[in-house]
This record gives sequence, structure tokens and C-alpha cells, in this order.
Amino acid sequence: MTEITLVIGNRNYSSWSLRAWLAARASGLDFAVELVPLGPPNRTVDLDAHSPSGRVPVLKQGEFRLWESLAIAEYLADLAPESGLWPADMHERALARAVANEMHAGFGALRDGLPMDLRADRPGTVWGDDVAADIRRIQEIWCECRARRPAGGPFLFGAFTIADAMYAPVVGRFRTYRVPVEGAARDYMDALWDWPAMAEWVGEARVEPWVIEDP
Ligand SMILES: N[C@@H](CCC(=O)N[C@@H](CS)C(=O)NCC(=O)O)C(=O)O
Repeated sequence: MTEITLVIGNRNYSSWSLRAWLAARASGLDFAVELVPLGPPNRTVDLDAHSPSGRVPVLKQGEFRLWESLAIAEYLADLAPESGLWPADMHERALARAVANEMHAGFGALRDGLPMDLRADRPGTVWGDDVAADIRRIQEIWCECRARRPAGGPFLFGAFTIADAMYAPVVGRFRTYRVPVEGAARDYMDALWDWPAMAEWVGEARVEPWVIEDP
């Protein structure tokens, strides 16, 4: 197979890159990583040279370019159908797609109000009603998925799927901003945070040199 390269942004800040990278890891496929530092004053590369949308992540394979984290994850699932990136059961798969899409298309208040900054610890952050509504809905999704007691692991549909990749940056945000989370939602958060691929990404984020003052 032609080599796959995933172009990502700074691990500490680039939540969409994290999603695609986790999906790539879970696919079991070999892939290379090219990191383009984002944000002033770190940016030295024109993203348009890599990405039709001017955004990361981008998957490169030969001449092929694929942007949009969810499309990248879908492509990886097609390349590695045995990896379980989507649940095998048709109804579970449909639900996994629904919650993954809900994240990809929504929760703008949370994404704007509590930006991903994995290294940071920001107790005392105050957020508005729109962010609180996003936080409530996300915990509802997590608890409903876990309440169905999916077999195969501690994730939303049991074993790790693209749905978990989509929510991984939210776990980082909830930790950074000390969002109160209890019960099944807390167990899910802890499992995702401790997942070896997530721990590897966070470890690398901690030692990155770049700082974005206002992510
Ligand atoms: N909907 C896109 C969002 C991609 C996106 O917004 N990426 C950010 C980094 S997390 C970016 O490239 N920003 C451009 C910049 O910082 O200049 C996806 O799912 O991949």
C-alpha cells in the first residue's frame, strides 16, 4: 500500500489532529506524521501547501489528499475494515456515526469557550449557559452509550471506535477546565485518558516547544 502520511498541528492545541491521529492509531495501519506548528508566532509553513481547506489534519497518500478529520477516519475504516473502527453491528454502527457526527458538526460553544490546551490546568474558569448546555449533552451521550453496557471495552461502543476519537479532545478539555464529571461519564473519561495512544499523544504534547497565547 502507498505510504500514508498524516499532517497534524501542534499536539497540545490541535484537537482535530488528535481525532484523526487516534483513528489512524486504532486502524493498525502504518503511517508517518508531519507536524505543522499552528498559531502565531509558530507558523512558518503555509497550510494551503498541504491542505485544500487550509486546515489540518490532512491525510496524504501518493497524490491523494484527504482533509476533514471525520472523512479521514472513515477512509481509514475503509482501508482497515478488520480494525473495528466502527462497530460491527449495524445499529451500533449507526449510533456510533450519530454521536461522532454530533461532535463533528456541533458543540461550537464548548469548542470556542474551552479550547483544547492539554498541558494547562485552569481551575476557576467560568463558562456561560451555552457551554454548560454542551457539557450536559456530551455527558448525556457518554452515559447513554455506557448504560447499554457495550461488550469489549470501556469505550462508548465497547472497544475503541471513531466515536471515541471524536470525543477524545473533550476529555482533555474537561480535565484542563476541571469540569465536574461523575459516575459513568467520569469512568469513560478516565478510560479514554489512560488509553495508551491517548497517553502517548498527551506525553508528546507536554514536551512541545510551541506556545499559543490565546488558543
Ligand atoms: N472540520 C475540520 C476542522 C479542522 C480545523 O479547524 N483544524 C484547525 C486545527 S485544530 C486548523 O487547521 N486551523 C488552521 C489554523 O490554525 O490556521 C476537521 O474536522 O478536520
